[in-house]
Amino acid sequence: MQPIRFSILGLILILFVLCGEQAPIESSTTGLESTELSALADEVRSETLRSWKAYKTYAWGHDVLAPISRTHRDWYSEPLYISPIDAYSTLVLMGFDEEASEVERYVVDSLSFDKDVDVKIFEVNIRILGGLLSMYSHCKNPQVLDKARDFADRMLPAFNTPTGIPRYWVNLQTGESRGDTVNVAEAASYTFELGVLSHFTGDAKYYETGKRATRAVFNRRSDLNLIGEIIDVSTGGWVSTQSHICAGVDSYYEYLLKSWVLFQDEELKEIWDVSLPVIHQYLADEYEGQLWYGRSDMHTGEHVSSMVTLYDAFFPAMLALSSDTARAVRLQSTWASLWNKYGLEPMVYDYRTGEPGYPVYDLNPEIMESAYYLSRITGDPQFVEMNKGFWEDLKTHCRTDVAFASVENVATMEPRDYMPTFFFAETLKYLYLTFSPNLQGVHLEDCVFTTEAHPFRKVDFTEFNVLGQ
Ligand code: DMJ
Repeated sequence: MQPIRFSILGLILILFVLCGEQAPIESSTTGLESTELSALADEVRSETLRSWKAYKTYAWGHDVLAPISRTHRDWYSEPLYISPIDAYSTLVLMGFDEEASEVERYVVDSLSFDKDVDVKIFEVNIRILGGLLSMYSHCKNPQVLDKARDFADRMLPAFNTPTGIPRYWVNLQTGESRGDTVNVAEAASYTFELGVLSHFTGDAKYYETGKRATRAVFNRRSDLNLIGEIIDVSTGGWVSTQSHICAGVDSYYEYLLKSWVLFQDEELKEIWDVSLPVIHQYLADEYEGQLWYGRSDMHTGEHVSSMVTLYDAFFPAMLALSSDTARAVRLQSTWASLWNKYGLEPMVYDYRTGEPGYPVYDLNPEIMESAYYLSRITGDPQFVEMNKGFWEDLKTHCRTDVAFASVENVATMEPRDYMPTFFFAETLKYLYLTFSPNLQGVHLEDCVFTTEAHPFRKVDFTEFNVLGQ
């Protein structure tokens, strides 16, 4: 059966991919005494510093800390300094100014992107370009912006395809690209970072490039207004017609909404407004009293799979951001029940069989991100309590002698010798923000966060609407 073959293909690709001022919030609305809340924030902050010191001791200059063997890993044959670039905005937000300045100096003085390596364009866009732009928005060092622009210019050749959708890999030195088959997240999650770069440089070409890719996907929607999962960048034909919001698609939807919120681009809002109702109509699946979003064929709308991924827990945040608080609360409760079933979440899970499809937990942030959004938007103390519980579980199952580690299997809690870069960028940041309700200028009301949780202040983008439209 075709849909099942597509489902397996999609799953395999997912597994490859995985590896302004705010009104002060009274501590009573968080449900925790202010002393307990600030103790939690202090604890997250000191655990961040402990993990950062471990990175510096065992992995400085490299991409990722291996927290059990106490060494490092690089994504490619040469390091690109991904953890520190991704960590910078969290270090700043927590007040680790010396550590953040050290990263900035290293980026300016010692980091060159003129390397003969093929990089995954999606991953480096959200972590390196997003991280550098966020660094610039804070430090305003023009040399940092030069680095960001240099990096983006090395990415852009990948978008020279008949559809405008980028190839999977691009060589940072030669600009050669390869990989004609990409999932939708890899195809069209570029409007945010490329839009920010256009705004900072005054050069509209970056945003236009990101929007062209987004339009290319949307214009290939079915008669039902659903999009598929995997697309050929040369022909524009769908390789997998499975429609879902899971890993492999997620940030496409996320960037429609967030790019609208930051840039006020009506075209992206229109795409979001067409997309959201059919997500509810064809993907939402009530199962045993819980709300899930499954997988359906984009042409028939028929349900084909109940396999979900922990990335999907980004969606309550999106629903809350789009004012659908009731649905957001219900969906978050579904995800919290899955977390509580194991004490962490499996990467892939079948909600109809109740079995994990891939039992790894990689210190991922999405469920904590949504709890943070809901804590801000509803003021309901249950969401602060929720993140307190998740934090306790992380300490119990993932804390190591020097930092934190992923786990191979949520049923056995066997550790995995890896601390992903988004643990600094996202997981620790959303926990800290949840426990620090009175931080000025960095919360949801003031900022829009990229998919990698790099914050950009709305007030800095009020003139954006002249670009790329
Ligand atoms: C992050 O790298 C990004 O949020 C991405 O869009 C999907 N999720 C991972 C972390 O789980």
